[in-house]
Amino acid sequence: MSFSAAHISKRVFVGKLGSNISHGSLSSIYRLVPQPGNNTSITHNIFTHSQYNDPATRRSFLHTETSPENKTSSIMAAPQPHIKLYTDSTPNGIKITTALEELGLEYEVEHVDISTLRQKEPWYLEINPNGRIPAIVDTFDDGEPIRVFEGGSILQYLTERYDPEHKLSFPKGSREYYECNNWLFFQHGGIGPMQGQASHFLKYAPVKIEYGVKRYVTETRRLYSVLDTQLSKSKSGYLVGDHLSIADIANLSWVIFGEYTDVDMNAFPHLKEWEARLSARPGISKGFHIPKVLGIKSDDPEGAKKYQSHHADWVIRSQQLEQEAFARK
Ligand SMILES: N[C@@H](CCC(=O)N[C@@H](CS)C(=O)NCC(=O)O)C(=O)O
Repeated sequence: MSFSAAHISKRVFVGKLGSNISHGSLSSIYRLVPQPGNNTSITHNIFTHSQYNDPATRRSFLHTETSPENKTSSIMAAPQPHIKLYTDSTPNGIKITTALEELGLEYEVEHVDISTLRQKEPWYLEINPNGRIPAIVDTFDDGEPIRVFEGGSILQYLTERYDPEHKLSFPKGSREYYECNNWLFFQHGGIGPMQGQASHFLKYAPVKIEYGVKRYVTETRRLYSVLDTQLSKSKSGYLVGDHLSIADIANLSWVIFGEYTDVDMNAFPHLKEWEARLSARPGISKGFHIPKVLGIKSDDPEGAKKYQSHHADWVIRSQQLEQEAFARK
């Protein structure tokens, strides 16, 4: 049985959309339909959550006949990615857009503007109970939606499912696979939270607390020196192995905010060169500006100021809201 793009047809259910359509995720079913002359067409149907979860609607599609041959011999194929990304233009957000762009995967973007606290709304908490971006919803092997949240978990999900050529990953069980995990978790447990706090005390806290600023900015610089040393020993110019990987992508998404958090990048020449080289890649530079343009570089002081004032306000409101909700529990 052969497959050809010419035979892929797409049907989208648009009738009777649930009220959650603007943020509801979609599910896909791919059905292979043998055609006369040894060709096969793929019918791709997209459902809203509510339609997919309605057994009658789902059943009626599965039994729809698109060709006479279909009567006897339709087969289910493995689902293809149908990724919906919920994100904003922040370090954790661009980690995923840059990875998706480098992998060359198709995805739909839902801009969750965190300054409006959309990330705390009940529909979004169904996707990420922690009320943070990024998160994705995809169609899983069983045809049902699957949610994935936490940047590192998303990066591992994307590469484990959709990177068989190891563009951004390494074969499972190899030395590089585990080394890649080391740097991924280094970002998740180190650079992310520490630099996040550095930004908070430096840029957003309503009172200036020198101790907090010093503690987190110094720790961020120390973590950058760990990356710099790793790169100084790397023959390939990447954190792991001989090519770009999710280890680089995860850390880069924070390192580009280095100057914003008072890190003098001249102190870290290997990291600075790595940052410039990786940032110039078409996939990465495109991903930096999805869903909107980032203006945080030192050569754009106005952009950095705008970024700071945009984020200062909601950070405090968000903190208050979450703490009040927690206190009511
Ligand atoms: N550990 C999470 C952190 C996610 C996170 O903190 N995201 C920030 C944006 S960079 C956010 O959504 N903030 C919104 C809020 O605090 O309400 C990850 O790596 O994905």
